[in-house]
Formats: sequence, C-alpha cells, structure tokens
Amino acid sequence: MTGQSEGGGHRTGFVGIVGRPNVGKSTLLNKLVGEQVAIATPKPQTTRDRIRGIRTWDDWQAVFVDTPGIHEPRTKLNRYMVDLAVGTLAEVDLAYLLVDAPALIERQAKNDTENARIIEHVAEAKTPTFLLVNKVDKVKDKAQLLPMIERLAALHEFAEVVPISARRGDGLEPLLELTRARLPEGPPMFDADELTDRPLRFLAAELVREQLIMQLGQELPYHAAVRVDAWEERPNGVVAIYATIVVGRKSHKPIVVGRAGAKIKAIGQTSRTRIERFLERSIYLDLRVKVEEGWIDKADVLRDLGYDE
Ligand SMILES: Nc1nc2c(ncn2[C@@H]2O[C@H](COP(=O)(O)OP(=O)(O)O)[C@@H](O)[C@H]2O)c(=O)[nH]1
Ligand SMILES: [Mg+2]
Repeated sequence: MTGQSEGGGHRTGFVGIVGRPNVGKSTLLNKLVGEQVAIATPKPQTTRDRIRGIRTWDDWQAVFVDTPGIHEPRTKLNRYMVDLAVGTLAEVDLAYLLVDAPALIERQAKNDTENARIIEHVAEAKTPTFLLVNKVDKVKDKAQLLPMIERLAALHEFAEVVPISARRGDGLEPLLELTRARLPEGPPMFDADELTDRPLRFLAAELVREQLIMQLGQELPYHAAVRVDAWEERPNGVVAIYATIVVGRKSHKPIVVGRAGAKIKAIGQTSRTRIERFLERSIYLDLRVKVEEGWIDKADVLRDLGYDE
C-alpha cells in the first residue's frame, strides 16, 4: 500500500472516520476540513451518508470520510447506515476509530460491547487504525484515560492512540502528522479548493435536516428526510431552492408545520441563513411537507431519497 516510487514524495489517501453514534465524528471532519461539510448535532444518528471532506497541503492531500454511527440496526435505513460505515473501513488507507472518553469513563464500561463489536469490524478490515480518544476537554483527571485506553488497546493492535478534542481542535496537529506518514505516495485527487465531493444540493438538504433535528422533538427527525426537488439560479443572482420534507407518519405533518405554519417557517428561516452562509449567495427557500407512510423501511423510497449503494 505504501508505494515508494512516483509522486515526488507527494502523498494522497483516504481516511475513514468510524465509531458509535454521537462520539464526535462529524465535528472532527468539519474541524479537519476547516469548514462545515457535515452536519453535527447533540443528537445521535444525525449522519446518514458517507460524506467526504478534502484537505490539501503543499505535499499531501487527505480525503476524510465521515460515516454514520455504528449501532444495532432496527430499520432498513439504519441497516443501510451501518453497512456504509462498516464498508468504508475496507476501502480506506487509514481508519480513525473515535470513542467518547467521558462517556466511557462515566460508565466504567467494562462490557462495552458496542465498541468491542466495532473493533471486530476494524480487525476484519485489516486497515491500519488509529484509536482517537475524543472529548478529552471534558475529562478533568487525565489519569482516568489510561485504564480506558488500556482496555481498548488490549482488543486490537491500533497503529496509534491519540487523545483529541474535536470540538476545540486539541491534538489535531500531531494527529495530522501521524496521518500523513500512513498515506500512500501519489498525486492529489482533487483540486486544492475542493472541500467536499458532495453536490451543493445535498449540502442544502442536509442543512435543512439539521434544523429538523435541532427544532423538533426527539423521535420525529429519525423519521424525516429532506429532498431538494429543484434548484434554480435566478438572473438576479438569487438561488431558488425547492425542497420537500418527507415524514413517515400522517401525525408528523402537523408537528413539522406547526400552529399556523409557525414551525416550518422557523425551520425555513434558520435553514436559509445557514445555506446562505455556506453558499455565500442569496437564497430563496421553498419548503413543503409530504407524508410517505413508513418510508424508512421502503427500499424504493430510500433509493429515491438517495439512501442507496
Ligand atoms: N465536549 C466535547 N464535545 C464534543 C467533542 N466533539 C464532539 N462533541 C459534541 O458531541 C456531539 C455529537 O457530535 P457529532 O459530531 O454530531 O457526533 P457523530 O454522531 O459521531 O458525528 C455534538 O454535540 C458535539 O458538539 C469534543 O471534543 N468535546
Ligand atoms: Mg455524524
């Protein structure tokens, strides 16, 4: 994998970011890329797709691949999400396995079966893997990290163990140095100004979905998806985006719409501001709500929404 000849010393490779839901994978991706290319929220299962973020230096380029959290899937959508994450492990040059340090310390997780299962996937993929011990900003007594790291390191021969705080950016410089050394030699794959391989429509839909997660109760956002139906560049420079929020139950529609349309208006306003900031363009955003009964378990609707191989 580590080709020695061509490339003039330039290195390029893929780095997969995996771990349980909510450990900070998308936060790390955004920090590494330096821009928000993936939505990250305090709620688990925010990420549904594989999202690539690109960072280019003078003599190397890394393509970081954010993935959905690995958990016990109960629906077709969740099965798709977990398969994506596990599948990514085999396709990358290097993997980062993120764990939530304060959560593991708090639970004194001796039978941390979820991470043990993920580590089995890591071992099976035979991809060099760094154990990234995240959220260390929340751990006051750093000595508490050691038994936890020992327990995880006993399960697998990690190439490196690096404590980080994705949110604050702590530990990322040493991480990047170690990462560079693990990537194969080769020319860059993307232009220096490309930050993601995802189309703008996808990012816009994700920013709306982020607001659904932030502004609606616990359950509903898991049963909602966002589809951009039309994207029009107007002569006055405004981008008009027509999007549909797909909900899985009839009873969800009035919740998303809210009293006299107040909820969807609020969701639309914040989403529009977020999309404008990202695109650096004026946006007109048209949101509507559609019921697709049980879409989360229907292969054809999943495909239609882009949740597909
Ligand atoms: N304190 C702290 N919180 C973090 C850190 N990294 C992520 N978080 C928070 O953890 C939550 C989940 O983050 P997210 O990136 O969406 O996790 P993902 O599900 O693994 O992609 C969010 O509220 C983040 O702000 C960190 O280094 N320190
Ligand atoms: Mg995520």
